[in-house]
Amino acid sequence: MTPKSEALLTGLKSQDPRSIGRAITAVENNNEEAAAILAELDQDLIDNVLVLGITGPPGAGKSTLTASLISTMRDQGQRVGIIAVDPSSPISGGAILGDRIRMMDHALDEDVVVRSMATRGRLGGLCASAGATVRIMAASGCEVILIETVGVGQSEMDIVRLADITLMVLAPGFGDDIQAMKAGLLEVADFLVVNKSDLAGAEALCMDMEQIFSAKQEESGIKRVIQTIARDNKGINALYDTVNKFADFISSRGIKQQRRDKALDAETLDWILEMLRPKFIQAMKEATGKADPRVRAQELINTLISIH
Ligand SMILES: Nc1nc2c(ncn2[C@@H]2O[C@H](COP(=O)(O)OP(=O)(O)OP(=O)(O)O)[C@@H](O)[C@H]2O)c(=O)[nH]1
Ligand SMILES: [Mg+2]
Repeated sequence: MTPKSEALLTGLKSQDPRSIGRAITAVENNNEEAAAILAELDQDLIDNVLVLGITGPPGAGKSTLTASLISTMRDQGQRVGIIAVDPSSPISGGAILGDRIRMMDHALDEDVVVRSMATRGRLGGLCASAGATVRIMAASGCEVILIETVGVGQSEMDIVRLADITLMVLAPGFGDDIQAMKAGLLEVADFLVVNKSDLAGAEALCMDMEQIFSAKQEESGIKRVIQTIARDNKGINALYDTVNKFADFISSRGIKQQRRDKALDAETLDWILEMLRPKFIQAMKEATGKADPRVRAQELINTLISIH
């Protein structure tokens, strides 16, 4: 362990915002410091953190809901981490800017740790770096971590799988988006949040969703379709209470552990690919054969890795 990584580790454990930010950047750059820091994080804190995935179509109110949930969590004295996964390019930055403005309410609060990540313009490793960011935030004392993604692309969905509990946010007037997602809703979401319940069509959407979620609801005895008006902070406390009840339910049944185990496998695989990529890029430069790509890939694997 270098003196620099030692200092970062001490800093993040004492909740110093700059050290936390630098540690996450080290992970994103996957340098030596990152490995040293990640090996020394407090596993109990990581085991006990609650990771909530918040997803749904663009404009459903995810960021408004997230900001409102943070207020409730802060009222309860919880330290909160937020990972905002931004599908737009880092250059245009539109969505990030929007999210940042909404986070301004919490900008001066040192017990709210915010990090944005772009999905575009990178060659994978998103699951690995989001997972490592969760760990760093947890090790810095965050008790709850919210991951906000726009639920459209596969990479966003993969990140949601890092969550212990996933909330899908929908709103009236998203008919086409909802039809497109319907098949995957049950698989992905633990909770269906019908936001913008001040708008016409909310009741009908709720009834529709309750039908889809009725079996899940019966299984745990916990309501799975919840109405909110995030813009006015309405329904947020009830949502918070219900999610916490569900968190106890999945912990006591061993479901949280099962989900963590799966996430760990996905992250490990992501790290493996991340670590191998530069080695294979180098090998390709050296072996410029004209073979079919499938054949060439096998040859390179045989050369670089001995699997018997
Ligand atoms: N009527 C009404 N509008 C809301 C409510 N919640 C959020 N909005 C508005 O809906 C718009 C989109 O909200 P966001 O929170 O940015 O939605 P988002 O899902 O984070 O959007 P993206 O990050 O772009 O995918 C904003 O203009 C909000 O003010 C609500 O409960 N009722
Ligand atoms: Mg948003």
